[in-house]
Amino acid sequence: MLDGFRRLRGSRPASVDEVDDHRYDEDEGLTTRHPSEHAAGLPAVVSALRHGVREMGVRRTVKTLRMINQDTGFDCMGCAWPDPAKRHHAEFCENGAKAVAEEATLLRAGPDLFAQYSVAELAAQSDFWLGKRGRLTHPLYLAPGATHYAPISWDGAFDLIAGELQALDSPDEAAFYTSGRTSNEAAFVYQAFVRALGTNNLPDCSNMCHESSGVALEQSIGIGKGSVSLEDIEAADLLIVVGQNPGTNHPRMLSSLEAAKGRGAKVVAVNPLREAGLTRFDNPQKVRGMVGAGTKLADLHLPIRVNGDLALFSAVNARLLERDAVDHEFLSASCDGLTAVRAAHADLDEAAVLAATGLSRAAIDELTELVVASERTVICWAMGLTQHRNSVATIREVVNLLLLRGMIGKPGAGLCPVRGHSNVQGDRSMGIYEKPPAAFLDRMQAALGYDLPREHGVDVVGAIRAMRDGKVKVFLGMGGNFLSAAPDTAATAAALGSCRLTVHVATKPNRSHVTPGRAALLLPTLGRTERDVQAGGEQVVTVEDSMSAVHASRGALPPASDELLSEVAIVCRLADRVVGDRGNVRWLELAADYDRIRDLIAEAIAGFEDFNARRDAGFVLPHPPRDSRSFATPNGRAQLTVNPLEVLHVPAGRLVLQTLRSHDQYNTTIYGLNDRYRGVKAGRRVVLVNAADLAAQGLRDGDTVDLVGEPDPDGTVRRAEHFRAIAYDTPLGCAAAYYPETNTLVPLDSVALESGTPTSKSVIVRLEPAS
Ligand SMILES: Nc1nc2c(c(=O)[nH]1)N[C@H]1C(S)=C(S)[C@@H](COP(=O)(O)OP(=O)(O)OC[C@H]3O[C@@H](n4cnc5c(=O)[nH]c(N)nc54)[C@H](O)[C@@H]3O)O[C@H]1N2
Ligand SMILES: Nc1nc2c(c(=O)[nH]1)N[C@H]1C(S)=C(S)[C@@H](COP(=O)(O)OP(=O)(O)OC[C@H]3O[C@@H](n4cnc5c(=O)[nH]c(N)nc54)[C@H](O)[C@@H]3O)O[C@H]1N2
Ligand SMILES: [Mo]
Repeated sequence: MLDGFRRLRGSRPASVDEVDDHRYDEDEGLTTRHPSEHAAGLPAVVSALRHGVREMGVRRTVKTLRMINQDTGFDCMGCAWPDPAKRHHAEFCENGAKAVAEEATLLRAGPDLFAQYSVAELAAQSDFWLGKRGRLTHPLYLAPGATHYAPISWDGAFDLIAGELQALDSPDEAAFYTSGRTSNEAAFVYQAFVRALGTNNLPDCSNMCHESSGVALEQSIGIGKGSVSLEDIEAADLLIVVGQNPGTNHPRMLSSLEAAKGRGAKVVAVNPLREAGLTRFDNPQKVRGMVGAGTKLADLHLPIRVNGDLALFSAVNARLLERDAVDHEFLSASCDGLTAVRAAHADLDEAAVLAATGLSRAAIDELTELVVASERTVICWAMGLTQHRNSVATIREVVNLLLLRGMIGKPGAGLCPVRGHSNVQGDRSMGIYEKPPAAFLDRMQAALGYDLPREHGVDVVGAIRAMRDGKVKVFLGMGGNFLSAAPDTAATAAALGSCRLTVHVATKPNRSHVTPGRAALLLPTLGRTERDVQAGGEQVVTVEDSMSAVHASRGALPPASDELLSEVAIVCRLADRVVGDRGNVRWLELAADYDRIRDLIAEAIAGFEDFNARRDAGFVLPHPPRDSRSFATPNGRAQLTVNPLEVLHVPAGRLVLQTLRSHDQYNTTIYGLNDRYRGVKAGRRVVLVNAADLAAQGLRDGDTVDLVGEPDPDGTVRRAEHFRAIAYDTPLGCAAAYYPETNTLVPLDSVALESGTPTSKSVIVRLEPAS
């Protein structure tokens, strides 16, 4: 892939002017064409390198991209897909390269930017523009009543935070958010600090992401993590990819699917959209992928209606039971609940299934045949399954399928929730969780040597409600973009605005930073690409991928500014100021040498024994169902569950809107305005609608519309204005538009049962011609 650099020789390094050549205003130049059937290939290489060179220049691009995911380099922050044991020279993908370029950019958002623009002026800019200002360089303070952020010393910043925290009536009046890029070491000291303060208010991005998977898996198999390794993916003979767009969001997964196909595996895509990455993959690491026709990936695409998955998996399971195509030996040895499930599925309403899925009986039969013929089945899923009201039930039904077939804890088979943020799973392992189990806290408490709070804290939606109601007054975000990632943008902005103090530890400016509380702090931090030198020398951090493998990550670039502190240093210096040394914890010693943090982790968290000795080689955390078909549920058996068919009710004239990612964004960070595979160019305010739905509403392809939500009981109506309606291959009644522009339409109180995840993939809207 690095050969592609030759094409770009002569490109100039980045400058603000060059990046300003971009148009930040959407709509005007927007064009659309037929969606692509191919993912990756040469266009991906060129796009990745262009982006890198624009942000960092040629030399730095070569140097940086060479270190991604190598044994001695840093872990790519693009996604949580694992690294193969045998690495390529270029073990990354187009979108990983873009994620790295975003961080390693030479552009700087220094104090001059914040002197030039008031917070109100910054807030009027697009997310794209804000992110393209570059890396934050200095701690900044927005004083009560001030219009501009101004530089402040680190000590000054820590004093301000300490003052506000100490003035609270209860530690539960503060909330501490985490996004999923935070290293294990930073996450561990962060939760240790927050719990020393006396609260479990640790909402995280998981609450909006895979929480539904964690809850369903915990109930069914006793552990909230996936049960497969990379080898299992490649050894499977059937891979069902549900509600996931790997061509954009986990491109390296396509190499594993390609390897599995090479051994004769079948791939099924269950997705309302015909996503390019699932139809054909042109592997940029192989000559065939660069110039040939690539590999056809999906053998079967089921264009399911949005939120039809509970019905689909119930229907397949009903067929398996009816045909008795189940693993009796495994079921009787290891599972509970078969009788109840059998009874419930015998009564399944097939007409309701066909209506909910929008699929034909023949299509469901075809999937069932593939399942019955398979000896090694893996089911992968992501946000298409987790962000609906019935998500937990849906994922339990997915588990039912694999349990019925005995497809867990054997090679080439199992459950694969594909995580998003590169260390979101590790952060949870470290205790970033508002509802930690008692046993976890007991062991943590013994290791830390001080008492930990036991009362559950708030999750993301709970934190927004608590801020709105005046119960949380101080908000601290460890990375992320709480405002733009959370649902109901107006309600979330008002909630943050009502805080006494909002604090963000961040690498680059984003909308949360310009939606301040009465006062606000913006604390710049090192990214994963950068060298982290502390009193005890150069430091290494660790992360855990989507398949429970823990490994080290070392930055190599010089920090974006001399003023940056690492996340660990920020937490430890703040903790030293606010709670002081406690029990076995000496904050400043931990910050000086992260090995000392790992010593504590080794004592505090099961599976991390001998952490420092094993950190460089890496290790895989224990997973009882995967390792030994044992289940840490209350009765020690895997649970088959009855999940009554709940069908989303869509009133006449309305559509179900799913809010998803374009090919040119990382969550709320916008890399560019194109969505290459879906044929959208130079704009993001688009809504993809079935041509028949457009016609039924008297609209035409290309019309400009407003998206209007259903009124709340109090009459509040949420709107997102000025979207180009595009006729697109999506099931009848189902529309799609990009996040975060459409978060304003997701009602705060519309969350998944049991997991509390906002229902970002099933928003009821109508289209109104724009005025
Ligand atoms: N480049 C890049 N990589 C990323 C990210 C990024 O923004 N950019 N984000 C990271 C993060 S945090 C995450 S969580 C992951 C997200 O990875 P994905 O889950 O792939 O992300 P989405 O774009 O939300 O795509 C959801 C997919 O589910 C489908 N879908 C929607 N509703 C339904 C439904 O009801 N049923 C079914 N069966 N399918 C449905 C959509 O058509 C779409 O293909 O990616 C991670 N990696
Ligand atoms: N409507 C809708 N809403 C969604 C989703 C959806 O599909 N639809 N998806 C949800 C999902 S899956 C997720 S995970 C959340 C994502 O929610 P978040 O994780 O909160 O959002 P990000 O956009 O990933 O955060 C980007 C910011 O992180 C900061 N950052 C980047 N790297 C670092 C670092 O190394 N350290 C620190 N301290 N800061 C850093 C930068 O300042 C950047 O602006 O959004 C959720 N919201
Ligand atoms: Mo996510």
